[in-house]
Amino acid sequence: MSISPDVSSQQKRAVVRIMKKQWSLDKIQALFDLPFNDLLFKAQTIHRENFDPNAVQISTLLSIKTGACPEDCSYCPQSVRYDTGLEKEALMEIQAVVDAAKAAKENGASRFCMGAAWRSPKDRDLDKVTRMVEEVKALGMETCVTLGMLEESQAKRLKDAGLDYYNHNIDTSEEYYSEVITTRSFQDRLDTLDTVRDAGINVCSGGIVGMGEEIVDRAKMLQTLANMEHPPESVPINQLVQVEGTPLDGVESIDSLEFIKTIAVARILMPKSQVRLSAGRSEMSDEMQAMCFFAGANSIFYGDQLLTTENPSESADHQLFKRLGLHPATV
Ligand code: SAM
Ligand code: DTB
Ligand code: SF4
Repeated sequence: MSISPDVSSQQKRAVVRIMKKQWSLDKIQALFDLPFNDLLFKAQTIHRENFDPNAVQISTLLSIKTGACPEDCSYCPQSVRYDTGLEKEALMEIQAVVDAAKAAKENGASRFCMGAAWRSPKDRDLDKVTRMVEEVKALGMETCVTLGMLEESQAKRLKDAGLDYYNHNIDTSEEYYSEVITTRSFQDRLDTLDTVRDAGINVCSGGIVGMGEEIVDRAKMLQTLANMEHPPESVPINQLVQVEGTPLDGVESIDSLEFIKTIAVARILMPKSQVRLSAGRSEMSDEMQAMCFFAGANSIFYGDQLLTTENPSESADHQLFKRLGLHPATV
């Protein structure tokens, strides 16, 4: 069946959603209910059908504008509303960003992700960010930015600069979302993701687990991602990094096995997406990370800092890759 070209992209998306296989919540919950070994076997089988099981994509993060964000995301050390002791920093100079990207490339990263603590970028900011994208791309790296909500014209400018991926997380289920963030809605997030997709940029979208949500919230978050017309090419699963001063500091930590199960369900629901074992690795043992890779995670953030918090050292990751016989994925 073909869809008439004169319908709007929103209508088109609605039709495709109806035609596309949709994951029901019951089916997803049934995956979470499987015995652990059955779930991991299923996830690993699907993983092998779609990817080299021993290849892991390597991305390096850089915070290009730090802190003083007007939003109230309860997990985030960069919100101006919480006293986390973080020093704010203005938008970085282009050369300093390019130098950091070069170093990341020399250390083996294939993608460079630039993050800014903005609700949304100003057009003036984008003059600089598009130059960063062009210059990092010219180094032969994949580029990714995460800048908050985007307008159509801004997405187009980023696409024209050669941007490969835009990261914008839905963070959690629609229901739990308002417990975590009040300054922008779940629908705002989905609208930005549609804008990014319509501009022809690859979508990177996932969420955070361990924020006090229920298993059903994790199931619903993954359902929203998997049922998109095109599921995101990249799905970061972050374990909450608890930061003193943020409202979520002190929340009960997620059980390690439940985290691994979330990765496995993401792999099964989105067989062709890169599932990234994202924030939280500093708090994980090598054995837990190994289980996450077995469950289908095939991407990491590499480098001793995430945006503002700690990540495992490069040498720790070298040793981990060696012990597990993993190798960096080639672009
Ligand atoms: N300001 C932009 C935005 O929120 O879209 C981009 C940067 S923001 C820091 C990117 C993502 O980092 C958030 O959506 C959230 O999923 C993740 N993040 C932030 N703080 C975190 C934390 N403490 N633990 C885990 N993930 C976190
Ligand atoms: C994503 O999903 N995780 C990264 C990246 N996208 C931008 C950010 C993690 C941030 C963790 C807290 C910090 O370092 O500030
Ligand atoms: Fe701002 Fe992004 Fe942090 Fe939310 S997650 S407070 S939007 S930097």
